[in-house]
Formats: sequence, structure tokens, C-alpha cells
Amino acid sequence: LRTETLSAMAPVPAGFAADVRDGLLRSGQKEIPSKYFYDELGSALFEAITVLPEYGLTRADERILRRHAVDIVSRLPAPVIVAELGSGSGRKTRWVLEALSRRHPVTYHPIEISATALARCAREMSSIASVSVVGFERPYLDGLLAAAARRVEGEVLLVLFLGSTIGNFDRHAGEHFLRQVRGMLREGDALLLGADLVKSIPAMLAAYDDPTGVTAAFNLNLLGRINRELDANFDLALFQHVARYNEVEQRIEMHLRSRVAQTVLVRGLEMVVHFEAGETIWTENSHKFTPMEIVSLAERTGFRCDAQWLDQEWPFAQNLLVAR
Ligand code: AVJ
Repeated sequence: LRTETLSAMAPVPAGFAADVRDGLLRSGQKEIPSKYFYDELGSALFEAITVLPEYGLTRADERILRRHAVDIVSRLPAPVIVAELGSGSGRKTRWVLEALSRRHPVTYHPIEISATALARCAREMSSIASVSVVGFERPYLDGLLAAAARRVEGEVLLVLFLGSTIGNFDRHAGEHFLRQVRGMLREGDALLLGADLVKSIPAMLAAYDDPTGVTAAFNLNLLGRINRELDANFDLALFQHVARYNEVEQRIEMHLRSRVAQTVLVRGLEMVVHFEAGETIWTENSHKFTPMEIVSLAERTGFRCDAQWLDQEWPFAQNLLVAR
């Protein structure tokens, strides 16, 4: 009888479903975590963002790696194995792997929750001579633990966390995350951390509210994803993309603002959500840093900042943090 009662119950939502339910039922500010932007369409829209003239971040990140990869890897004693948190398209990573593979054969562990992105990256990187790829389809820290467990005595682990993804964490959570990463490393291991820097407010706003509307589409796709995966009836035309700069927190905040008072049905969660006219769903924080902030963040989390490389065209910092 007990078993029958249990099996008759609706499944308890987990992951995306649970986070959407909790985030939309919140009595104050509604909220959906930014990690859910990246379904198939969302990832394609992000790739389009990276080529927008207004969004210099990804090009700056790549430029620094292209120019300084040899210098970066020469600061680490050989042999080095590489683990990357979030493999992305792999375009930037190539420079680091090529520089390393000129010294010795390299094992590369991309860590990524999207199976499609992981497969694409593995295919790209295994085309580099003397690089062997072993990917992990897991959350960052689970994957890093698995990668760290496979290294052989004497190998130095280099963790890549590029693209200023660290900026998506709240400052407190970001610090906690770096401490957890440090906990999986040995003294002398390293973390190459990409961080977007504070710059003029108009430049930051344009990067997240481009006139072509790509970032708006990227943001609105979150509602499309809820429609597709949770059988909801969001009318995307009734929501507006909003990007603001919060000067106190030094971050861009993205929201989706309801243009009218409306009620939305989410069949997959058996719930309705009411929106007041002008009410928003908070979808992303993108923190901006100063070079000194990164240095002290490193110090507080068990690293020392060994070197920083800055891009002049689009203020961005590549930081080599060494575990101490
Ligand atoms: C991939 C997290 C670095 O915060 O700039 C781009 C995501 N959001 N445009 C960022 C994003 C809106 C991006 N990161």
C-alpha cells in the first residue's frame, strides 16, 4: 500500500524544474540561476554574443592567451596536466595546450555539464598533436575531483577557469568556490583565472544590451526553455530584456521585465505564476573586478597571484594563481 501511494505521487522536481519552481514562487524578487541559459539555443546565442562588436570580453580573453601562452606555461614546472572548468568552444584553450604540448605530451580534462559542448570540445582539442583528451560530464567540482585523482606523482595540475565565469557567482560564493578548488589542489598546482575588469559604465551597459538584440534574445531564451522543457506558456513578446549596472556591487545585473500584469501557466510544474506590470525575474549577475581585487581574492583563498596579464583594448585580466 505504501509503495503504491509513493508511485502515484508526482515526481519531485530536481535541477532545472526545482530551481524554476523555487525561483518563480519566491514572494520577493523572482529569480532563475544563470547557469540555465546554456541549452542548445542558448549556447548558440552566447557564441553569437562573443562576436558582437560591443562585447569585447571573449576576444580580450583569447588575445591574452594567444599573446602570452608561452610565458604563462613557462611559469609552471613540467610536466603539467590541464583541467578546464566549463569547456566552452575551446578556442581559447587551444593556445595553452599548444604551448604546453611543445614541452611534453599533455592530458586535457574538459569538465562540462553539457554533453554536446563536451563532445565538440573533445573533438577540437584532440586534433592538437600530443594532446590526449579525457572529459568529464559532471559539475565543476565533481569533475575536478575526478581529474585530480587521475594525475600521476610529479605532475602539476593546471586548472583553467576562463571567460570571467567567476563573475556569475556572488562575491561571497565566488570566494567559497575558489577555496573549494584550492582544497582539491596540491601546493604548486595552479589556477588560470580570467576576470573581466571594471570599465566605463556605457561600455559595460552596451556589452549587455547590444543594439542588435542578441543579448536580449539570449536572456529571453530562458523563458523559451521553460516553455519547451516544462510545458509553460510564456509569451516572450510580453517580457523585456533589462541590463543595469549596480555600482555598489560592481556588477551588471540582467532581468526580464513583465510589460503587463499577467498570469503564466507552467503545466510541467502544475503551477501558475503571477506578474505585476513592471515586475522582473532576475536572471544574471556579472561581476567586474579590479586587478588588486583578484590579488587579494587569491590571498584569501589559499593561493598567491603569481602573475597578471592585462588587455589594453578591453580591460580584462588573466591571472595565474599558484596554490600555496
Ligand atoms: C559567460 C558568464 C562570462 O557574464 O559576460 C554574456 C555571460 N551574459 N552576456 C558574462 C553573458 C550576457 C558571460 N559569461
